[in-house]
Amino acid sequence: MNNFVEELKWRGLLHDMMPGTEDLLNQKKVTGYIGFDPTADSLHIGSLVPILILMHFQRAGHKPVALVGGATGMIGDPSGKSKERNLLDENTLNRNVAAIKKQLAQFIDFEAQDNPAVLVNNYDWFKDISLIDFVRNIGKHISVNYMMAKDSVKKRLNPEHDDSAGMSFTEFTYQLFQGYDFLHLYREMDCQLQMGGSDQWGNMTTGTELIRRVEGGKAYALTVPLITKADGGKFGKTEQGNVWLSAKYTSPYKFYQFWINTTDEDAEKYIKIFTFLDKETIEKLIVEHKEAPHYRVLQKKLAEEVTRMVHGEEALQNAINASQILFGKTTADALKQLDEQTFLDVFEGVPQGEIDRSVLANGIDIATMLVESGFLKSGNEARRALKENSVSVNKEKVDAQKIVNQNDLINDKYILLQRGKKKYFLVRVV
Ligand code: 629
Repeated sequence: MNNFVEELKWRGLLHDMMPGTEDLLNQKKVTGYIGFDPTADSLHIGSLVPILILMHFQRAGHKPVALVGGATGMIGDPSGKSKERNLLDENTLNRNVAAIKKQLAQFIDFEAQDNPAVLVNNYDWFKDISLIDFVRNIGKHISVNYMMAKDSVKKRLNPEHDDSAGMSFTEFTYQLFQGYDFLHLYREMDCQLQMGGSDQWGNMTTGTELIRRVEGGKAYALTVPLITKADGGKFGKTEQGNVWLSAKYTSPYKFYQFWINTTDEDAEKYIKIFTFLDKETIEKLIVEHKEAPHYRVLQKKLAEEVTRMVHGEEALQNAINASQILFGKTTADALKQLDEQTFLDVFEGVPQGEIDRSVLANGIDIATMLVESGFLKSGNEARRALKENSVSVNKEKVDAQKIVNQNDLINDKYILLQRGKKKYFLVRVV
C-alpha cells in the first residue's frame, strides 16, 4: 500500500483534511466516497480532479465509492453558487445519471481483486424515506444554527449579497441530504471518508457531524483544491464554454488542444495533477522544458497523457495528426482521413464559402473556383496567385491546369483552399 496522502501532497492535490485522516489512511484499508450530481449528461474537466483522486485512492489500496446524486441532483447544491439553481426535470436527470455512471466507469476499476470500486445512486435510498421520518430522524440532530453557519448558506443570507432572492428552503436543506448520504454509507459499507473539492467541505462536515450524533461514530473529510489558472481565469473553460469529457461535446482534438494551449506555468502544475507520471519523470520533464520552452515538451506530454486517459490511444493519435495540419506538412490523404467533426474543429474560424455540387460533376478550373467560392476577389488575383505557385487544394500545391472535381471532396462536402502558408479558405459544397 503506498501513501495516498503523500501522493496527493507532492502533486499539489491536497487542500484540507480533518485531524486524524492521515493516520486512519495509514492504518488500514479505508472505504471513501466522492459524489457527483447529475447536472449535465457529461462530466467536464473540472470533475477530472475528483476522478483522479478516486483512482489514486484505489491505487493506494483503498476502496473507492463513486456516488451519483440521483436524489441530490433534484435539490441543487448551493455550495460555491451565488444564485439559486434551476431545477432539472426528471427525464433529464435520469438521462444524466445514466450518462455519468457510464463515464465514471471508464476511470475506476470495478473488477479489482481486493478493492473493487462501487458505484451507488443516492436516489436508491432516498426514494424510500418518508418526509416525516427524515425530519424526525435526521433533522432533529442538526440545528438550524449549525446549518446557517456554513459558507454556502451564510453567503446567500448576507443582505449585501447581490442576489436579493436569498435562498430557497430547498437548497437550504441540501447539506442534510449530503450529510445523510455519508451516514448511510457509513452504516452500510463502513465508509469513513468523504472526499471532494474544497467547495464541499461544509456538506462533508455536516455528514461527519451527523455520524457523530446519530451513531457516535468517527468519520473524516478530505478536500482537494479547486483548480485555478495562473492568470486568474477560470480553469476548464474556453471561449466556447466548458471542456467536457464526452467527445460529443468536446472533440478529442479540441480536448487535446485545450491542454496544448496551457501556459508554461500552468503546465508545470497541471502535469502533476492530471497525469499519473511519477515524480522523477515529471522533474526531468520540467528541467527539459526550462532548457527549451519553445518545444513545449510539458504541454505536449500533458496533452498526450490526459487525452489518452480520457479518449484512448486511437483518438489521441488522430488529435496529434490533426494538430499538425495547420502548422506542419500534411497530405490530402491525411486530411481526408479526419472525421467531419475534427475537420471542422481544425478549421474553425477559417473563412468559408459555398459552391454548388453540380459544378463539380464536370470539374471546374482552379482559377474559377478561387473566385466563385468567394476566396479571391478577381480572376486577375487568382491568375497571379497561381503564377506565384502559392495556391494549394487540400494542402497540395496546384497550378493553373488543375481541375477541381468530386475526387477532391473531403468528407464528401468540403474543399480546402489555401494561398501561401497561412491563408485558408473552406469551401462547402452544397
Ligand atoms: C451527494 C452529492 C453526496 C456527495 C456529493 C454530492 C455532490 C456535491 C456536488 N459536487 C459537485 C458536482 O456534482 O455538488 N454536492 O458538480 C462537484 N463534484 C466534484 C468535486 C467538486 C464539486 O462532483 O467535489 O468540488 C468539483 O471539483 O463541486 O453524498
